[in-house]
Amino acid sequence: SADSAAAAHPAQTASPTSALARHVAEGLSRPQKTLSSMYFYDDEGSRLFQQIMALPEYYPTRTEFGLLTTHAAAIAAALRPETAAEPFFLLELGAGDGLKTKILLRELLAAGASFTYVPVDISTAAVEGLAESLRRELPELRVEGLVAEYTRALTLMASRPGRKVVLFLGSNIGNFLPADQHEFLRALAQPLTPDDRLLVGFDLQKDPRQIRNAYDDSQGVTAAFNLNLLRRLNRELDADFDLSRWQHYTDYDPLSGAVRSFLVSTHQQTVRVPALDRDFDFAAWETIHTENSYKFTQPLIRAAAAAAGLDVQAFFTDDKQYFADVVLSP
Ligand code: AVJ
Repeated sequence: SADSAAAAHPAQTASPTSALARHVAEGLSRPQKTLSSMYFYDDEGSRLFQQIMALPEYYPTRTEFGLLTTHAAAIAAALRPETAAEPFFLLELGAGDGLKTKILLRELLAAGASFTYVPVDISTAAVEGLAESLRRELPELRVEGLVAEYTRALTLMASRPGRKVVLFLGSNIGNFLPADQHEFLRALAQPLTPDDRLLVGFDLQKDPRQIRNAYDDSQGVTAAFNLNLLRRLNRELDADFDLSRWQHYTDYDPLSGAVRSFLVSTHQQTVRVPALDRDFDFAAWETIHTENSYKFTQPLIRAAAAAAGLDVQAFFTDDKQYFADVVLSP
């Protein structure tokens, strides 16, 4: 009966531990405390990221938007099947507000391509919001939102007949450690066939000061975005992080190509997390590592593609060589 099941698993039944809670328990127990940037994007975090994309210092979004606009026809041609009439699925992993994608969608529609756009996200609200805005703006577009994890979405779609074109824009791949970048690309490609295509965005290495400033803007929006992770733990896990005792810190290391972001405890302090029934101690100036944003070179991109067993079909960049959108095939 339900009662005996509850008796057998009293803790789970009384208060199921969320993925976030489990992540915090694990990440804050390590010698170098760490929390995943995956958890930045609650409603407030998504709102702050929208603000980041509009900052003068945050060049990636604006640059990728420009390069997609400049090369829209060539990119659409590189993604389309040889036979223009053959219908295909255009999957997008983590579409956000779709502002950049709309350039490609308009281009493909104008070229008479027959396709279904499938925005994929783990947030139902994100998928529904985008599908809704597209139905208004591009009523002729077929949209089928999919709420799922990225690799699961590709496996699901693999069973449907028709070519697949997969978009992973915005240099989101930079959040993975180098070893995980090609593992992720390999996992994406695994259910695909040789006629399918991937379009992946990579932020390129450039003036180190410019990169650092993009992650430490003068208005403090990026700081608020990073600190929101602690606010989220206060909201969702009832934790008692005192935000006045934490700082945003970020650095760019041109050797590794990594921007690394941290939350710095400015005092010795103890934080209580009631959802875990645990306390966490922080020494003065101890850090929580919260994000990696790797920056690439053309050789690094080619090496990552090769390590994932993918061919580079086409390489598009802006005139300042700030950003690249790369067409890959299995
Ligand atoms: C959404 C992962 C591409 O790393 O540039 C922006 C997130 N973090 N400012 C990035 C982010 C701080 C962003 N990505």
